Amino acid sequence: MWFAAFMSLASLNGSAQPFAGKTIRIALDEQGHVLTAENSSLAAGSKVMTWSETHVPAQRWQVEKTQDEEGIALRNAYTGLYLHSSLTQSPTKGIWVMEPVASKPHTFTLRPKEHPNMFLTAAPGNRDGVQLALAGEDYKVPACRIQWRVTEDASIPTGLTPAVRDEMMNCWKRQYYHPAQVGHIIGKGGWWEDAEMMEIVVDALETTGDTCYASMFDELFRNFCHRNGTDWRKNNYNDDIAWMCIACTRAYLLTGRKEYLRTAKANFDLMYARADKHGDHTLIWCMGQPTTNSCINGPAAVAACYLAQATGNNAYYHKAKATYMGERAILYNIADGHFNGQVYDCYDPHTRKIANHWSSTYNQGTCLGAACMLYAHFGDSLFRQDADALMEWTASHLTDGHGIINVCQTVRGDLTGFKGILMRYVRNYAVLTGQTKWLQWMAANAWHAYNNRNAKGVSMSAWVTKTPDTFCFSAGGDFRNDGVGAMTCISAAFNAMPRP
Ligand code: 7K2
Repeated sequence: MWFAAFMSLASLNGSAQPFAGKTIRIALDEQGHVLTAENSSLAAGSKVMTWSETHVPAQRWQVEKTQDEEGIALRNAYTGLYLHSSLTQSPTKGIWVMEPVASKPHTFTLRPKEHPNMFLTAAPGNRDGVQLALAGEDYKVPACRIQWRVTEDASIPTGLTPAVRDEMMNCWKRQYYHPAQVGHIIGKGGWWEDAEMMEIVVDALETTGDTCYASMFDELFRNFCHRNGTDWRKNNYNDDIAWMCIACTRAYLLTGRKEYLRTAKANFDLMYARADKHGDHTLIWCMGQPTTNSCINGPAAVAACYLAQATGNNAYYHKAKATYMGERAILYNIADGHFNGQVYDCYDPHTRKIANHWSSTYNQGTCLGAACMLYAHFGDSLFRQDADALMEWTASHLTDGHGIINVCQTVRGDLTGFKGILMRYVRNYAVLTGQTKWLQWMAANAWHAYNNRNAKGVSMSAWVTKTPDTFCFSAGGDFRNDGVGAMTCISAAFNAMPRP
C-alpha cells in the first residue's frame, strides 16, 4: 500500500489542530524511533532526525496553534526551536497539517502546509540518526513510513531537578560501579581517573548531604588502597598524588574519617618535598621529566588549602600561595600586568618557554579553585580578580555559542574527565561571590548532556553529540567500561545545586 492511498482516507476527526497545547512523542515504527533534534542542537538550521527512545525533551514536541486553522507548529521541548519544512530546526513556526490515518488509532500523517502533496517520512532503516525526508507523489514509500504514531507525553522532565540529577547518577552507577574483592571498583579501576571520579562522589555528598555517597566513597577508597597501597611514592606523577590528596582531604572534611586525612597528608608531604625543586615554587609534574605543568601546580595549591583547613596548620596555606604565585608568574597569560583569565598547560624551565599553550577546562578549574580558597583565606584582592578573570575566560572561550562546553569532545584518554573537574570549582566560585548565574550555566550544561544521553541513561564526555547506544563513539573510542567521561555531566548536575 502506498502513501497516495492515504490522502483520501485522511479525515480531520473533528479537530483541525490535534494535540494543541500538548507535548507529544512522534514515533515512526514499532521499535519506537522517534523524532529527535539532532544532537539536541540549540542552533537554528540544525537537523531533525529519528533516534531510539531515550525519554528526553529533545525527543518531544510541543504542539502550538497557528494562525492557519488547519495547521499546527511543532516546537522542540528542549531546544525551543520549530520543525521547519526544510526538516531542520527554525526559530520561526513552520506549519504542519496533522491528519489521523483512518482505522489506525494514534496514527497520523504530517504534511508541511506549504507542500501539501508531500508527507513527512524518514529514510528506511531502524538505526539511530535516520534522516527525515518529504515524500512526494513521484517518490514512492511504503505507507508505514509516512504513518507516525503520535502520543501525548507529559512525563518527561522539563529541566534539571534533583530527581533528574539522581537518575543521572543511578544510570551511571548501573553501568560502571561494580562490587570488587575489596570494596567497589569503577570499570577496571585506574589511578588519577579514580581520584577524579571519587571527587565527584564527594561533590554528591557535599551538595546533597546524602550519606549513601559517604559509603560510596569509602567503598572506592578501600578498593583504591587495596590496588595502589596507602603510600603512593612509587607513582612518579606528582599530579596523580595531588588529585588523590584532594579527594581524600575533602572526604575527611565531610565525614571526619581520620584515615582519609592521614593518607592524604602523608602523601602530599612526600610529594611536595620531592616536587618543589625548580627554585621558583613551581612543582615538578612527573619525576624524571623537566617540565612544570598547570596540572600539578593547580591541584597542589588546592590540596594544600584543603589540608590547611583539615589540619589547622596555616603552613599549608603558605605553600598553596607560593605554588599558586609561582604558576601565575609563568603559566598565566599576563600582558602589561593584566591577567586575561587564560592559563597555559606546560612550561619548560630549561628553555624558559611555554612548552604547551593549550588551555583546558581542568587547568582553568583548579586555578579558579585555588584563587577562590586563597582569596577566602588571605583576603588579597589579586586572588579575587584572578578568579573573576578565570571564570569569564573559561565560559567565553571553551564553549559554543549557547554556552555549552564544546572542548574535549572525546571518550578516550585523559581529556575525557577534564570538564568534571572544572565544575566543582565553578560551584565554589559561584557560592563565594554570590553569582548564581554560574550555577545556572552548569545546570544548562548538565541538561544539554542529559538530552544527549543514550538508552541506558549514560551521557558520554562529548556533550554536544548524541551518545550512541553502542557505547562506541563514531570519532573513536569505546566507553562501555570506562566511566570517567560519562561522569563529567554528573559533576555538572551535582555542582549546579549546592546546599543552601
Ligand atoms: O601533559 C600533561 C598535562 O600537561 C596535559 O594537560 C595532559 C593532557 O596530559 C598530561 S597530565 C595527564 C596525566 C595525569 N597523570 C597520569 C598520566 O598518565 C597522565 O598522562 O592530556
